[in-house]
Amino acid sequence: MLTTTRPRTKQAAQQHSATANSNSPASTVTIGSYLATRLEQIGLKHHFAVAGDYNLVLLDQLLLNGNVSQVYCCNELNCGFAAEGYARANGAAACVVTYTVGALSAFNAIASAYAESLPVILISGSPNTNDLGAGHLLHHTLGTLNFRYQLEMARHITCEAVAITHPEEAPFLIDKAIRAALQNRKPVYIEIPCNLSGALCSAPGPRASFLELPESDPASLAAAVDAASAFLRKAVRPLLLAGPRLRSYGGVNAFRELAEAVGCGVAVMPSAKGFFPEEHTQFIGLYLGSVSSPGCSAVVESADAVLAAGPIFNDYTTVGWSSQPAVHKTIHVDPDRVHVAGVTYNDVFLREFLTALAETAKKSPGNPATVTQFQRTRVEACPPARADPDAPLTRAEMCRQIQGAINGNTTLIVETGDSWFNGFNMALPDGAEFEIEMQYGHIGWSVPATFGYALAAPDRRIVLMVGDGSFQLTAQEVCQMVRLNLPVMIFLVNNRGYTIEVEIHDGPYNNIKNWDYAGIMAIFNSTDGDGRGLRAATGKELAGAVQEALAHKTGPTLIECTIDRDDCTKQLMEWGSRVAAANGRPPQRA
Ligand code: DPX
Ligand code: MG
Repeated sequence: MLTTTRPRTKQAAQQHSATANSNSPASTVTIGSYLATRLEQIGLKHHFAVAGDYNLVLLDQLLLNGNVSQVYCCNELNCGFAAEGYARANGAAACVVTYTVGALSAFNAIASAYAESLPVILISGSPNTNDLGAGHLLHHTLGTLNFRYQLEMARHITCEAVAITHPEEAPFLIDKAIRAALQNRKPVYIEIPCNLSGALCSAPGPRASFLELPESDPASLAAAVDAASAFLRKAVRPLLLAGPRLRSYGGVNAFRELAEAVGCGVAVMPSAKGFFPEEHTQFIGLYLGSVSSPGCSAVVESADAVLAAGPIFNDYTTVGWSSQPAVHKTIHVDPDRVHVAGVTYNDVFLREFLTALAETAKKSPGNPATVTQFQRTRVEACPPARADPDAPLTRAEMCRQIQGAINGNTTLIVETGDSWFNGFNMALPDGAEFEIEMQYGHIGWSVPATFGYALAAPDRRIVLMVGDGSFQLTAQEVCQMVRLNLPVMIFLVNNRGYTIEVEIHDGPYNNIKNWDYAGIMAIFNSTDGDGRGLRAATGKELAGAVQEALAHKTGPTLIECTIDRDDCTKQLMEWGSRVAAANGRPPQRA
């Protein structure tokens, strides 16, 4: 049975009827080709895949579309993360896996895309429709007659999960899922039986765009803007705080306009680093409670009105619940609602709200009190001193040299671990970007995500900082960077263990087996690759390796930086002890 949903926007309504009416019955394509066209129409130039017999015909069909290249990964977890990284640079992504053995691995990365608000389309091949209900046991399944579990599991980690069971319904279900992903900025799941990928369905109608976001309720939007602008106007020390959801929900430009209209200080949350230019005169730093960048937390915490745009206040970002702006001082802008000092305005979408508030703010004089306050109290950061080139490499010297490799065309990607804090301390020149997966925090995310990101942004200089422990989860995907000649720079921080966990709670489980990380590149190169693996145990060795990496354009360069196990940032030490205290709270009595 076909179901219909009411399109939530005018443009979607037009598209809905265009798709429904423009196909003549004679105009048919395969389901796989339909899907390929839609992926192309939403701006994908690549999709990621791992082959399996339930998806082989689908992969053949997708290959027929020469405008969307098929890119292979070593396993489905990496495939999902590669798509997650691609979506960061490209706005959306897709990955194709086989039933259960593949999809269940991909689910972890899809959950990451959910947590990080990234529209990743997970497509899974599935059993032949003739086997459903026929009492047949099938390979790659639980060995039961239940073939719905994967769809049901997918519902928990996506905003829309559809299973095609008949060719006629394929266009509707594919469009429904893709539209949901793009409008909600969340992953979706599409299941296609192995005998349907090549079956015929209606040809895709013309599609100007799936991309428009839903429209706010006009009365609610106006009320929210009135309340927020009155709140900001009466503030003595207003401040803006950029949050991680700002980019996913299209608010980065509107946020900057609002900031310039209000004229106040602007701080960024860790996962929003780069969403407001660090060289801007109103920029006051990265806010992370007691481990904020110098001079920032005093200004944020003494502000009497904080507009937090797309924030995520969790145990990590509040430093173990020790720092969260008080509700009565806060305008909290969620993707689909706004709270002004605790009063909620529903159906108000982030980008529209920030745009409308900026227009209103332009009519009043600005209030630079928090910029002035920051400038008065700021301590000019002195550039870190160059270490003795022959001394054992330290974290500080490693960061000083990585900073030198960052220009306005760089994307710095930082893995969970002390790389987070090293990354927070880096200065981003105008144009530089920063990627982090701090809500989900899956170690190993960064290697495949960097691979995906690099494919989507071939003209950028991609610099990855990843710890040894994280690298061990997903190291294989470096071979795909070798395969596709991607000149990614990987700084592999070998501190012989899970140092972030050491700072939270130490034990033997934080020690890991050492690897020859630089040596691994020779294995990935085999006979035809051009990756470089270099070792740096001193500042001089690192300087030489960085020069070689910058010049090397035909493959990745992995620089294994050996530092002491306890050589970590002071921010990690303080943050770790506060998170440990939050983790260790005893159960409350009723
Ligand atoms: C764990 C973390 O070596 O970085 O700088 O040494 O900490 P540092 P490494 O990459 O180690 C990472 C390690 C084990 N977290 O310190 S942050 C727990 C964890 C996680 N994700 C998954 N498993 C365990 N975050 C998938
Ligand atoms: Mg480590």
